[in-house]
Amino acid sequence: MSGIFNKLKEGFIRETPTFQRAYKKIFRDKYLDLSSIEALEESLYEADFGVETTEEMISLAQKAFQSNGKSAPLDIAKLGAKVLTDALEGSEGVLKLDAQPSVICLIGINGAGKTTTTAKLGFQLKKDGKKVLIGACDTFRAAANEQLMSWTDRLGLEIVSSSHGADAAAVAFDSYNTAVKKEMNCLLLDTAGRLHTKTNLMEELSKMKRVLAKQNGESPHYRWLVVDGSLGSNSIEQAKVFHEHFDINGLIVTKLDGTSRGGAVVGIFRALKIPIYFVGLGESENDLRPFSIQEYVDAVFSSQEEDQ
Ligand SMILES: Nc1nc2c(ncn2[C@@H]2O[C@H](COP(=O)(O)OP(=O)(O)O)[C@@H](O)[C@H]2O)c(=O)[nH]1
Ligand SMILES: [Mg+2]
Repeated sequence: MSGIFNKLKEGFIRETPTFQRAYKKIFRDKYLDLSSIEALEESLYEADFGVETTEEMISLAQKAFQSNGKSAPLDIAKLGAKVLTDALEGSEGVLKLDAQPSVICLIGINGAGKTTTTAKLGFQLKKDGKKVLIGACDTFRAAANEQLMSWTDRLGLEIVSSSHGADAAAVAFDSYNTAVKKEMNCLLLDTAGRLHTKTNLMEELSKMKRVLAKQNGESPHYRWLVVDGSLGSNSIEQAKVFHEHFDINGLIVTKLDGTSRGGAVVGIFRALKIPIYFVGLGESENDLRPFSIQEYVDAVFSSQEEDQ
C-alpha cells in the first residue's frame, strides 16, 4: 500500500478501537461465533458504515457462520472487502482537464476543508505540469484571503483575489477571464461556507454558477462538495441542501486521517451516488489523494494482518 493511504489505515486503527478489537478477536479465535458477529456489528455502526452496509456484512457473516459454523478470519476480511467494493462501485471520480480552462468550484460548510483542499489540489496539478489559477471567492470572511494567499505564496501558485466583502460572483468572473487570458489549464475556485446564513450563501453560490455558465456554457465543469469526513454521515443531509442549489457532480472527503467515522465514506456515497474525486489525509500540501476503492478497502480490512 502506498504511503499516504497508510494515514487512513493508521487513523482507522487508532480511532476505531472497537472495530479493531472485534476484528482482532475473530483473528485470534480463528473462527466466527455469535458473539464475534455481534461485536463486529456494533463496531461497524460505531465506525459509521451505516445501516445498509452493516446489515449486508452481518447477514453474510451470519450465513457463513450457519453454513459451516466456522469461517476463517481472512474470510471475514474478504467478505467485508467484497461488500464495501460492491457498495462503492462507481465511486471513483477521475479528473480530466479537457476544457481550457477547466473550472473546479469547491463548495461546502465552514471548516470542511475547502481552502486547504484548493491549495493542495493546485499544488498537485502544478506538479503534474498543469497551469493552475486559483480564484479566492470566499469574500465573506475577513481572514479568508490571507489564509489562501499564505498557501499560494508558499506553493508558488497564481491567485486572483479581491477585497473583503466584494461580490463572490465578480471574483469568479475576473478569475475566469484571467485564466483564459493566461491560457491556464485549470481554474480552482475557493468559496465561502457560512452556515448560519444559509439562504444567502445558496444565493451567492447560484449567482456564481450563473455567471460562470454565461462565460462558458460548460463551466463550472466540476462542482465539488467538500465534506468533513470526521462528521460522518451527518454530512449527508447537508450535502442534499448544497446539491439542490449547485448540482454537485463530485465529492471530496477530508480529514480521513484521524477519524473514528471513516466508514461514513460508504454511507455518503450510497446516499448521494456522486463520485468521490479526492480524499484529504492530513494538513500538508501532499495529503490529498485520488480516491481509490481498493486503497480504502485495504485500509479498513488489512489493518490486522501485520499485527499477527
Ligand atoms: N487532519 C486534517 N485536517 C484537515 C484536512 N483538511 C483540512 N483540514 C483542516 O481543517 C481546518 C479547516 O480547513 P479549511 O480549509 O480552512 O476549511 P474551509 O472553511 O472549508 O475552507 C484547517 O485547520 C485545516 O488544516 C485533512 O484532510 N486532514
Ligand atoms: Mg475557507
